[in-house]
Amino acid sequence: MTIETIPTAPIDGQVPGTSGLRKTVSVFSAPGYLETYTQSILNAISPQGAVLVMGGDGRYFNRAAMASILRIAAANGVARVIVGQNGLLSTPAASHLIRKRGANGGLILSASHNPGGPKGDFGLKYNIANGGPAPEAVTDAIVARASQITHYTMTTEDAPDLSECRETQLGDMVIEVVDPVADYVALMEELFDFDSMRRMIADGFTLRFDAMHAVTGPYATEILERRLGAPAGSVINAIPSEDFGGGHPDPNPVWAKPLYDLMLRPDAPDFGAASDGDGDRNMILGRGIYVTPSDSLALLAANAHLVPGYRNGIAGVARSMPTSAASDRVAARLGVEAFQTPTGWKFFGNLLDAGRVTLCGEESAGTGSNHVREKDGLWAVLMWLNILAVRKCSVAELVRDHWAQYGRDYYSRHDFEGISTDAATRLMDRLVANLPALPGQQAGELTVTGAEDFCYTDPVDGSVSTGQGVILTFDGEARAMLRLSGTGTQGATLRVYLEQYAPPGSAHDQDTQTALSKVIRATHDLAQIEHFTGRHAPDVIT
Ligand code: VG1
Ligand code: CO
Repeated sequence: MTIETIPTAPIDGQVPGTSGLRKTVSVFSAPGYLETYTQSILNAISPQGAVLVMGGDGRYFNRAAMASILRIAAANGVARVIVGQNGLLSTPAASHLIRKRGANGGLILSASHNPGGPKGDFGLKYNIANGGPAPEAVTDAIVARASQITHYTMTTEDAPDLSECRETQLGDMVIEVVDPVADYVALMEELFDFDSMRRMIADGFTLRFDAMHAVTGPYATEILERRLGAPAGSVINAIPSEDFGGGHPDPNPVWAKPLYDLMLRPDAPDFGAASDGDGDRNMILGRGIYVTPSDSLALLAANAHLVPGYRNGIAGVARSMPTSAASDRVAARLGVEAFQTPTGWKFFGNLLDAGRVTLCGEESAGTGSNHVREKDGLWAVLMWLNILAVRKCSVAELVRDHWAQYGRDYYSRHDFEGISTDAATRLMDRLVANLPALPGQQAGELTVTGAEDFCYTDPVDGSVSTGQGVILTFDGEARAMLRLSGTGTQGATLRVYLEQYAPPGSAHDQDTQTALSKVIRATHDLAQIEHFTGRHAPDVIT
């Protein structure tokens, strides 16, 4: 094996965000960019003799990037790389493979829900041996190495083709190409009662799953159509494409509008769902009803014991700070712990490893459990189907029954996209500076009862993460959260999260934006959103 050493230098902006390093394809594919970052990751771990998993969501630049990463890995003494066939692995499947094979870590090539194609985005994320996204201690080490980098090394030999499941060598390194679907499906069969779901479908239960031209197509087709017997065509947009069919693979009412519109029709299927680019997000719908991700987490927590994999109950529930309090109410009734973490799945890893929680969720359509260390879109779909098969009711009945018992947390996220980084920073800085003065202040028709710059101390390892967003609480059990996105590649995105609790016995069938109108007005007043962003209304409402 011949190794070449290529000089390089630290590159501005090579700092991972909420979920790995995400940049436009044009930035990531510039000469030396991917190579410099890959070498920085390897410099932060011990690559010699390591076993790594690698896979991606099939987006543009995955292929070329994998070929370079393999050459760098071989030159750095990595012993074995386990890769999904054709480079494909959904993020949860990659997490499972790392755990199952006892790998030292994994490289996931995805920009998740961001658009793909030559003009779209690309991303690279390092996961650790527990299968989860690198925690801040590791991402900080990668940043430190990236800021001192002087060179990277690569084999001169080309990487092999990844289209056949087989073992090959690149220098001394073994490259093992595996079926991306098989191990994941086997894990799902351990957790869920496939027989009862199959019976429900055979008895006429109908479903539609939109894979959004992204990585979950092959997984969903195998599980929902082949194993559970849903008719062919129940999974749509099932072939992964490099540009996701020109779409935006983000499963929410805005970007998965065709499915959303279908499900609100009277002749809709019984159940609808969608997943994102890399298969870790989920959107759940029933005929005539959209289930907010925050409600979905709460419902899954309340019903998990009906599913074989969770029949002994759950240890606790964790949610990200901007996720609604609905799951806290379930945890309280179950008498288990509830945690509020910063945004991003990496903050759930320690709680899951320590057995403090079984279920985790984020308002951004991420739900998961201790079966892997990533959120998992198809897992959430199967949780719903298994629960429906046991409860023998519709999605709408299940949700309404939950609200009747626990009350409803009206919830919505307003995104102000593509605003200048400078304006976004000024808005947040001013708000944070004003926080001590806010409690007791009147904002529109509401009174501020609390104002906090969210800081998280990990209950397991004691690590502290500051500046994780602002939480405003109001009288009448309303809450607003504000933070800047850490996954975008253009300017800044201000996320405003809004929540209003309606206790059992109160009106649970209002329009969400109407139910939130007071907290929306109060938040606009306090944060001076229009003044700083120049926008009166958000670009995206989920
Ligand atoms: C967004 C979501 C966050 C999620 C992250 C990664 O981050 O808000 O909840 O964990 O994306 O999800 P941000 O910083 O843009 O708000 V994924 O499916 O893009 O890996
Ligand atoms: Co994703």
